[in-house]
Amino acid sequence: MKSRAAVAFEAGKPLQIVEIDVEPPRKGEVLVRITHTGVCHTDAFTLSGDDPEGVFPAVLGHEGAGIVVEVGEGVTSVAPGDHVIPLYTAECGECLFCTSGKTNLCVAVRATQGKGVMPDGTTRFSYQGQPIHHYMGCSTFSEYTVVAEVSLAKIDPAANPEQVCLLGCGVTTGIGAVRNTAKVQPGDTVAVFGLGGIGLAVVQGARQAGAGRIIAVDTNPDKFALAKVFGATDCVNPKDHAEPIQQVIVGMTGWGVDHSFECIGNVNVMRAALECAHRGWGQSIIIGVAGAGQEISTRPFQLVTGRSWRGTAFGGVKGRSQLPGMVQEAMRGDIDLAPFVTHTMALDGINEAFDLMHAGKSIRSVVHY
Ligand code: NAD
Ligand code: AHE
Ligand code: ZN
Repeated sequence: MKSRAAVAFEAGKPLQIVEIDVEPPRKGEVLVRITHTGVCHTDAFTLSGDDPEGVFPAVLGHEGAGIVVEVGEGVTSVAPGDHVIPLYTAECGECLFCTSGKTNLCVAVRATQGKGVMPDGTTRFSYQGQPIHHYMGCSTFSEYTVVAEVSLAKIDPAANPEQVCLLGCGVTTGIGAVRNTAKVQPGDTVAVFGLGGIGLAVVQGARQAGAGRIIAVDTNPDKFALAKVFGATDCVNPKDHAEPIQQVIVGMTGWGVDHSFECIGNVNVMRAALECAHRGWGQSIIIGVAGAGQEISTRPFQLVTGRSWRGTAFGGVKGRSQLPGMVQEAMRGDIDLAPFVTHTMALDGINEAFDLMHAGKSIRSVVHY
């Protein structure tokens, strides 16, 4: 079938809106009509060419919501008409990781996903006869996409897709990082570095968890108003201070924060986030994604004196079993999604979503088909 799609033909170039060919779903696969997709900084990261797993040409996008159109052989957990959110972190329920009870990092389709192909090693997308790669197992920048059954969360059809698509990545990642990775407790102090879709979701999650002080840090002060809406108690712009930001935060708190979250993808800020964690027990959670070749560093003494460094993917959330419940939370208003959607546009305007992100003017742009 034909599908309108925004294709990344080359790193560093704008997406091109073209009509691609989409093959039917094979065994264990599902054809989904995407109705809405958010644009996450990770899409821009991969488009920039910095992603070691970036392959071109590809259909990017991984923060979508849609409706099942057709299922391949053997698919039993979804049927045509079901409303779904594609998952870049699959949940097969059977692999070593799924059964460990320790992680959401299912490996069922991860190896082929990282190569931009379906689990059988081939692609369902082509343009003028040339193969186009998949992306993160989702490829939500195509109206019709094919994903593995294990990469689909079935959700309440009454949910608002323009908002719950953000549970496909940004909001789930931030809130999940607070709940599942850091396990923030009432009264804890928190510092959040970077107030985009991810960082603001961390702020909202920290508020929900009953954190006492929530210090929101960004070099763009335009982000502070929304951070306060979501529960930030203090907003700090590192540019307003002569000393390093970790010293500023230690100065504000006495011994540092119980939990810090890096939501930017900047290895220097990752160091600052670790070093503003409380002596003896503070932990720093890396959420941001850094480019190929970049490495983190700190004095080992920072860890010797009780700080710990951790990371999280998709907020530790198991998508098929836990995401439907988060959709319900959003429908009840317990997770507030509306303020994240600062811009909406049709597929033709998707490059503007990237421009707005780079200019620091959007939190999330949501593209509709
Ligand atoms: P975004 O571009 O919307 O937000 C980033 C924010 O960081 C902006 O507000 C920007 O002003 C701020 N910033 C930039 N440099 C800064 C600095 N030096 N100090 C303080 N603030 C600074 O991005 P996003 O969509 O929120 O994504 C954030 C990061 O999280 C990206 O690296 C993305 O790839 C990553 N991510 C990771 C996961 C995961 O599962 N681990 C999931 C989603 C996104
Ligand atoms: N492909 C990159 C890493 C990119 C990365 O870390 N992705 C995050 C999700 S970002 C969503 O916006 C993630 O979940 N990673 C775990 C995984 O299994 O992909 C690289 O460095 O190769
Ligand atoms: Zn993302």
